[in-house]
Amino acid sequence: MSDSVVVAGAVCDGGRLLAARRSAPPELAGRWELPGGKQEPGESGEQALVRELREELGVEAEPQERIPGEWPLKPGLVLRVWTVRLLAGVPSPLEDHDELRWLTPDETDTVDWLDQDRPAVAEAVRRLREA
Ligand code: DCM
Repeated sequence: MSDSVVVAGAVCDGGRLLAARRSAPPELAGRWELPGGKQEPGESGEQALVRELREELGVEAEPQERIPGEWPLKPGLVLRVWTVRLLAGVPSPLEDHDELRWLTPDETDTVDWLDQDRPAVAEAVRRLREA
């Protein structure tokens, strides 16, 4: 059986990266992540990401490029990440998060990212610096 997938977005706007602080479960609460969630059967990764960002942040967003690689979360579950452009709306922490921050490349080390998100954050920041 193939792995289940969690999709997440490196949402970039105005040269900054969006970081979201988890409010649950207790073992992850307070850590920061790229927002996203589980890909459901019948959805593409991009479709799942658009849905998750609408539900969690209240925005319309467009996945741009997949960040190469995937990162294990637990047996049978992997994380995949896309860079994302905002189309409409201002992100707010509607579900699963209690704080959002827009970070410049120099600020991205100021929050405690989930370990599994760190490689994709580093790559997103590298791309932000180049842009
Ligand atoms: N997850 C993660 N990194 C992300 C998003 C999610 O490691 N950027 C993990 C946390 C949960 C699982 O994926 O173990 C499912 O996420 P959620 O609870 O947000 O659906």
